[in-house]
Amino acid sequence: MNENIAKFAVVGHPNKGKSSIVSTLSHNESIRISSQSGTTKKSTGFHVDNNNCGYKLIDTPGFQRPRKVLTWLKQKASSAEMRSKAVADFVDDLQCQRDFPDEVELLKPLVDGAAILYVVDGSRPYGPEYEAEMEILRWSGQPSMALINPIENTSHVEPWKNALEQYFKMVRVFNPMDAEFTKQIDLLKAFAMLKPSWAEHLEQVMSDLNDKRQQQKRNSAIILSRLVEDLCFYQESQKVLTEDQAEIVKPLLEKKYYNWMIKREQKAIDQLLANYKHSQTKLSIDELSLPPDLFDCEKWYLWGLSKNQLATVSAMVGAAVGASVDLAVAGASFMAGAIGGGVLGFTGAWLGADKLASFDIKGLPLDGFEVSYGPISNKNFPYVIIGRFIYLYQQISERNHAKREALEIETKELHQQIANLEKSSQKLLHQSCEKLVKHRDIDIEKLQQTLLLLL
Ligand SMILES: Nc1nc2c(ncn2[C@@H]2O[C@H](COP(=O)(O)OP(=O)(O)OP(=O)(O)O)[C@@H](O)[C@H]2O)c(=O)[nH]1
Ligand SMILES: [Mg+2]
Repeated sequence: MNENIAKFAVVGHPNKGKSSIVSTLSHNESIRISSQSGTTKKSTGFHVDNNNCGYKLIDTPGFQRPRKVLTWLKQKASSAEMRSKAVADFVDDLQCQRDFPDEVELLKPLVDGAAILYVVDGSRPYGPEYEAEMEILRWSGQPSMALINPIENTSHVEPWKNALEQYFKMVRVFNPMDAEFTKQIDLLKAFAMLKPSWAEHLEQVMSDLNDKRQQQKRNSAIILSRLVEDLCFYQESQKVLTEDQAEIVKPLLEKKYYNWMIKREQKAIDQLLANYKHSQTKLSIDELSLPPDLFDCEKWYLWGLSKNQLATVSAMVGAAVGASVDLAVAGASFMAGAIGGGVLGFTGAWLGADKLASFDIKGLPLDGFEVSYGPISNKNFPYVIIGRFIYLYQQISERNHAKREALEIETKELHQQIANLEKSSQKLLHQSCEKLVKHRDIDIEKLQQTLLLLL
C-alpha cells in the first residue's frame, strides 16, 4: 500500500461511536460495534478503496488512563519541540506497552503519520477529564479535527464545541447512524482541509465515491428490470402421459411456480443488498413485517396500484395497445368493443386483477400431454414487483453501515412516485408493464432507463 496515502485515526474515549464512524465511512458492516465499552482492542486500518484510489481509516481502542500517560510524557519532554518525540518514545517503550496497552495501540497510528479524528458524545456533558487525552493528541503534532457524535441527542453539542475549538481547528457534528451520503462527502471535504498534500488525492476519492454511488443506482435499475422480466415471463411445465395425470400434477406445478417466483425475488433483493455492501443485513421476504405475501392479491395494492389507478394507466396505454385483448378479458371486451381502445384497457385492468396465471394442458404430437402454469397475466403484477423493490431500494441505499438493527418497514405509494415522472416516462413505464404481462418482447434498456428515474 502506498505509504503516502491519506490516513485518519479515529480516536477518543471508549464507547463514543469511533467504530460506528469507521463503519459508516468505509461502508463496512463487519466492523464490531457494541454498547459495551472497550469493544475495540487493536488498531485496525480499513481501506476505503475506489478504483485504486482511496484513503485509510484506522479504528482504535479508547483512552483508558490518559492522565497517567500525560504524566509519563511530561517527564520525557521539557519543551514543545520534544513532544512528538516523547509520544513516539512512549509507543516504543516496552514498559508502556505493558502498562498502557490501549494508549500505545491508539497512538501508534499517529506516530506513523495518521491525522486525528477525535470523537466525543454530544449527548453527554463536557468535563475536564477529557483534557488530558486532548492534550496527548496535541502532543503528537498530527493534523486533527474533532467530531461530535450526538449519540442520544444534541443537548450538549454547544458546550462541547466551545471546549473543542480550543484544541482543534475544525469541529464538526457527525452522526454515523443517520448521516446520509452527502453528509459523508461533506465530512471528506473537511478531511481534505487537514493536510494540503492530501487534498488533491481526497478530491479524487470524493469524485470516485460519487461515481460509484451513481453506478450502484444504475445497477439497481438493472437488477429490477431483470427481476420484473424474469417474473413476468416465467412458466412451469411438466410432461405427463394422461389427462388424469395432468390434473394430479397441477397443484404441484403451481407450488413449484410460486416457489420459483419467491426465490427469484429473494435473489434480486440479495443482489440489491450486495450492491450496497449490506450482504450481512438479514432480510427475507417472509420476515417483512408488513403484508402482503407476494401472491396475496387482496393486499397487493399496498405495493402496486389500486384498481382505479390501474384503470387510469390502462386507459393511458390503451390507445396504443388496446387492440389486442387476451382471452381473460374477452367477455368484457366484447361489450366494450364499440367504445374504443382506452375503455378496453380500462376493463381489462380490473378484470385481470384477481387472476395471476392459469393452467394450460396441451396434447403433444407423439404421445402424452404437457401441463403448464404461467406466465403471469395479471396487469398489476409488474407494478407490485416494482413497488416492493423500490421500497426496499430506498431503505437499503440509505442505510448506513453502522446501523445493525432490522430494517424498519413502512409503505410507500408507488402511484405517487410514478406520478412524479414526466408524462413520457410514465407512458413508457406503463407500456413496458403492459408488454410484460402480455409476454411480448420488451426493450430492456429502455425499461432500465425508466426504472432508473423511479429510483
Ligand atoms: N443511537 C445512536 N447510537 C450510537 C451512535 N453512535 C454509536 N452508537 C452506539 O454506541 C455504542 C458504541 O459504539 P461504538 O462505535 O462501538 O463505540 P466505540 O467508540 O468504537 O467503542 P469502543 O470500541 O468500545 O471504544 C454502540 O451501541 C452504538 O450502537 C449514534 O450516533 N446514535
Ligand atoms: Mg470501537
